Amino acid sequence: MIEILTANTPNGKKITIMCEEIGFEYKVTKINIYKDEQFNPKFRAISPFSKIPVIIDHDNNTSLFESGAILMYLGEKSGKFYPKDERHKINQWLMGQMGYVGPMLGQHHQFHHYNPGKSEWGEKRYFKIAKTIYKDLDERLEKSKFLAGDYSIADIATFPWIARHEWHDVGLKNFKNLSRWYRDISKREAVIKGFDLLKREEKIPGV
Ligand SMILES: N[C@@H](CCC(=O)N[C@@H](CS)C(=O)NCC(=O)O)C(=O)O
Repeated sequence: MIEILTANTPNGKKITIMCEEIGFEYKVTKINIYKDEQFNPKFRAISPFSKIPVIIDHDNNTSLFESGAILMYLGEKSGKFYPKDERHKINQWLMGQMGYVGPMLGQHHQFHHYNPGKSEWGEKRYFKIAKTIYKDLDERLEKSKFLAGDYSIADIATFPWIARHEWHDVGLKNFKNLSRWYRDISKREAVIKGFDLLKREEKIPGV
């Protein structure tokens, strides 16, 4: 059984979506990051950067932090959405999400959505990067139905970030291929279930 220690944020949603997709038995333990529960020493023992999500695989008493590493682990363990012969291709898009798409859109949330008017420089910089990310993803999805060919953990990692498109103000509908990808994934039963598992309880300053 997989225990997911998480909160209702894009990085957290990746893992509830993945568990729904692969059909593993799982339970969710909520970490209230707005009440600093991520700094609790017991949690920090399995999450050294004090971040959600984390999983504990109770089948073998293993814990893992970092959403990309967790998706790879669950993909390997289930044999789903992370085929062995496509891993190098999937890893590129997964790492691109982890190192670029997520962190940059996260900064855009900070400047554009949560703190408008505080830094013109920050707002402009991350708005420009957000638009570039949409354009680059759209270009990729013109050539490929999903990011790395077939639906994979790279799409699962990227979807919850694009799901915040209203905050981004970039105009998702202007990106034909990205919109098609977004619509296709939104319709998946596992995505619908996993995405909203933890309903938003309050305005989140950190994502
Ligand atoms: N690279 C990490 C990022 C995780 C992350 O930033 N988690 C945020 C919520 S989405 C968090 O735990 N924030 C609490 C804090 O920064 O104190 C991952 O993908 O797992």
